Amino acid sequence: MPSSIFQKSNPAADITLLPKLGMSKKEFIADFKHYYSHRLGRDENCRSPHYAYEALSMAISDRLVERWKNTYNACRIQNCKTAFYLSMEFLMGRSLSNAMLNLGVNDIVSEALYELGLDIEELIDAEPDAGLGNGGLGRLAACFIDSCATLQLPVTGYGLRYEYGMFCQNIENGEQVERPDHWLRNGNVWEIERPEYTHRVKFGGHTESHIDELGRKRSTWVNTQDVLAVPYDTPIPGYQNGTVNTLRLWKATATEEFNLQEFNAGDYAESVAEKNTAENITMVLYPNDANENGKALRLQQQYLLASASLQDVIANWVGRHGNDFTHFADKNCFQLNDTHPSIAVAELMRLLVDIHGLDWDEAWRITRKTMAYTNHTLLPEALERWSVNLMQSLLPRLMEIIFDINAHFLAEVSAHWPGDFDRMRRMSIIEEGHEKQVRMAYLAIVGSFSVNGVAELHSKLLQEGLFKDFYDFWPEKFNNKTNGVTPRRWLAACNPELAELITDTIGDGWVTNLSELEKLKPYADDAKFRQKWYELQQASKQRLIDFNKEEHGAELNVESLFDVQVKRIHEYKRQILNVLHVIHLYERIKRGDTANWTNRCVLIGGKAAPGYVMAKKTIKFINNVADVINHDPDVGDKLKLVFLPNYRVSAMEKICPGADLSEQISTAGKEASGTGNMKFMMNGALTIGTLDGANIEIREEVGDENFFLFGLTEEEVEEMRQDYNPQAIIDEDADLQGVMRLLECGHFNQFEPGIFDDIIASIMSPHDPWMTIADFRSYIDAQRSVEEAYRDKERWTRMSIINTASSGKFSTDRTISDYNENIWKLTPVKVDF
Ligand code: T68
Repeated sequence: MPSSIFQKSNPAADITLLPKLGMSKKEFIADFKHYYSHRLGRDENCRSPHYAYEALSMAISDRLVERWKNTYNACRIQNCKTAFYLSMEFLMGRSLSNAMLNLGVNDIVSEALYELGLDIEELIDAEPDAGLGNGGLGRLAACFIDSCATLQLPVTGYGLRYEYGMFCQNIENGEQVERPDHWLRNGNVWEIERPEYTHRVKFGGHTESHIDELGRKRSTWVNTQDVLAVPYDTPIPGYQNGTVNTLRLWKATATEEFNLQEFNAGDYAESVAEKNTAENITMVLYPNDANENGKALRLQQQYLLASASLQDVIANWVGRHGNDFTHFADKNCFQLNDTHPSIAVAELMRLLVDIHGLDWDEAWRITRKTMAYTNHTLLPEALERWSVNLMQSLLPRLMEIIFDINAHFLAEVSAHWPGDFDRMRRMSIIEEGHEKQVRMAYLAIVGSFSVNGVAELHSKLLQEGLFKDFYDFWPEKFNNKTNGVTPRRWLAACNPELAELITDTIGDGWVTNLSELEKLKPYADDAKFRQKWYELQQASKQRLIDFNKEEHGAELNVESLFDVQVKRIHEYKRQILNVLHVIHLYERIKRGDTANWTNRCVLIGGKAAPGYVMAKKTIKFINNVADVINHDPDVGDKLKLVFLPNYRVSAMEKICPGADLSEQISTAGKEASGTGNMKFMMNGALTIGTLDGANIEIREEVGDENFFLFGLTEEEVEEMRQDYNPQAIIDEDADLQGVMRLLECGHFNQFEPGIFDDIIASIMSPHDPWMTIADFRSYIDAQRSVEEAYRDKERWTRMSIINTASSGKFSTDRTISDYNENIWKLTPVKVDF
């Protein structure tokens, strides 16, 4: 059997040697016209920008495909070690402008489109966001694979191809209303389906044990209901370096024989319904960003991802090395993005032991040398636990393996701490109780050689608190990898005017070596440079005003401080504290306390998990307060409050260049890292923030004098918790009394009595975990310093420049280099281009 349908003996059949695709304007125009009129069948009468967007994207993606094959071949020839980033979420946003930037064709394409009479911005905006993530964790995965490609590291992303991504948020009567996000409705020109790499994933059934020919006890998993995982690949271009890596997303489909059985039984409709059951697995992204879920469908999603991805890697290995796994761990590494894919630990054991016949010990050695786990949260409510019963019925063989892993592990613990039964109970992967649970974080730690947090404070708290027992046992496993963001999307592409000024001033090395931004520091003292910087910031603010007006109609004045908080709505992130400050400002205006006033527009945006009642109330609260303030003639331009609906990646690309002030105000110890804080800083916004997550490192980089710090430290929070008394704090603070009076008298809900009682009760409670009242005073004082600084335009602009200039550490190129040096140990692969 030939390995290819093309006969090697016939030279004419060699279709892999496509000529290099040209990059000239003429070639682009020809390709664009070809796709637009022949492939898509549109002409100049078409009114929708969608088809022009598609034609342009096809022309661009053509130029990626050859580089993609070259990258793949270069890695294969060099037989290099590869890392696989396993993530339930890849929050990619749009692809077109990123691909153009990374191919280096921005200018040519702009000119070509101009000649064709098309508006490039309109085409870029016609692309739907690939919103396959909730927030920071999913966006981090997207920034990571961008940096891996730019650093030419052989890294493949594995995830799920949800038919429906993160829901679209409408605001009706001030409340969040969710609409499904059918992002694939008009197809997706960036992906390629690869049914030839389909894998079969088992569910249900039961296990049977037997003794193999070597006398070893073996399990087989039988009577299963199988689902097929079909891969869709998206090219991930590096920055102008010829490398194109792969993001492989799995779609669940029904097996054919499954349908056939039903069909033969004469039940056609049933068989089609079964197909739907299979396809449901990848139908929708779960919209909870910080809560365990417990739903069977979510576990099916996690297992589909883990199993299909591992089978894919192993099939590739076996294709080259047969059943010899001796060097598997030297050539492969799996990074688990939180515990969501951590069933991979047990699945790798199953594949190695049950399918490939390895001994348990050998398989365990391999597993523990290939798996690495990243934790993204300390919040107890977000820690995943799966009921043993559910796992037994859905994944019976995996449950057996987890019990075996746990037994081996507890034997290790007991050898180290003989007789310490309390420790064994604490560390067990299985939590005892009225319903037994599998602690997925413990499975991930036990099965990995590396465990990391995402900012220094967070990693320290993991070691001292949440995972202390494990740290005592295996201190060498634990490490920190402070998050970052990709400077291509989050500066070069989203703020091209500022990027151009930077490049004109210090050269373009910063795009791939962000620490070069340091060179901007001396220019902070250059009045001419400051003036240019200021003008560009004002222009970005004006664009944000226009975007906001287009999307939801509010009028904002560019001559005010743009104060922005965009992120998921969550109590620990304390959007409510922000609103308390706004109410305080409003109350000052009403009192006439407006000497030395600084006009301010407060913009808040973010989605609430659909089942998170307090978060949804917070949205209503923001909108009601906004409604009162924005319509009060005494207030005018002095103060505006705007809720930005449907916050998403493409919105942030317009928002972060236009912010003056970045609100990073979580309760200390609760935000693992934050990454929005880095995007704002990179674009020249100043931060008002607590000593939490990566804020601490941002402040270290930028200097205390260029950061507005407030609030209790993590230790102080924990100490104050013992006898926290919000009422006593209110009694001492006239400003806080003013705010509470307005809230309690229902000033912002005059026709909706009582709707904010829960919010008032939660901040007034001595058990408020987020300690909002405790930080009010220092937050208000820090905001006063913000105003003072903002009134001095030269000082503010200097601080803004210093912020951008100090943001070098927060490039994912740095983060990924750290992952690679300490965990993955991959060699970069050069690609001809
Ligand atoms: C975020 N976590 C952290 N989780 O909150 C943030 N969770 O501090 C950090 O910067 C970021 O991760 C990147 O490290 C999340 O975004 C989720 O989205 C999530 C999704 C499903 C289930 C649980």
